[in-house]
Amino acid sequence: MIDLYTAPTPNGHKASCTLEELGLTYDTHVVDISSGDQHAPEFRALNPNGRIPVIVDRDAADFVVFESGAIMLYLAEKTGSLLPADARGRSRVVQWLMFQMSGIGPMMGQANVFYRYFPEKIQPAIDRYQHEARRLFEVLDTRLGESEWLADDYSIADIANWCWVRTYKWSGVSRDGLENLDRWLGVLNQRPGLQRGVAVPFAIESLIEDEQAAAEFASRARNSLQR
Ligand SMILES: N[C@@H](CCC(=O)N[C@@H](CS)C(=O)NCC(=O)O)C(=O)O
Repeated sequence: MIDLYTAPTPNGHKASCTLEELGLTYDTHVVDISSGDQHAPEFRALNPNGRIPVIVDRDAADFVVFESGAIMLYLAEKTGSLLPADARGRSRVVQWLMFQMSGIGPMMGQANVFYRYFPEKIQPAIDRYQHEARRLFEVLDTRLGESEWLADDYSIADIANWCWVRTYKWSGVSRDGLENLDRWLGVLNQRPGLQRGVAVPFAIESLIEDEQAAAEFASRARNSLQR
């Protein structure tokens, strides 16, 4: 059994989607990041960085893993799935996983901060992060024009990037004209394990369509930025 500490965000979904795709059983613990639960001493004991997601592997002497990419690698290695064993195949997955960890995630995350959460609208900052995220989408689109998946086969690299790219509207990043990215998003959107994973710890799909829900969510996120 695995304990998952999470919230309904792309980084949280990377962990829950991986657990679902691997068919692992887990208990979910909601961390209310808008109320500051991530700063509680009990949670900091698990992740000194005070961020979700975190897992505790009860079947491996309560081994704790924080950082969503590290969680994905740990789970893939634990099960021998979604990550090839050969060095080159593994490296290709890790390259696209790191592309998400260091590029897509931080750029879309900062686009969210400046486009959605900051009370002041600082247009150059909004433009900078939205344009950089769009540039990274174009890199994905080019790769997906050469290959069905980001690495050789479906892997944790696809899951990691998908968990972020699917939220493009929230970040205000266009995916117009990126046909290969559209094809890949459409295929991943249909995977039952991913659909279950993004409903953990609860579904928030209505945010984009519901202006009031979006404003309330942004207001809670703004509070957490001030802590
Ligand atoms: N690099 C970390 C980032 C984790 C992260 O930023 N988590 C956010 C939610 S997506 C969080 O816990 N935010 C709480 C806060 O900012 O205080 C990872 O990939 O796990």
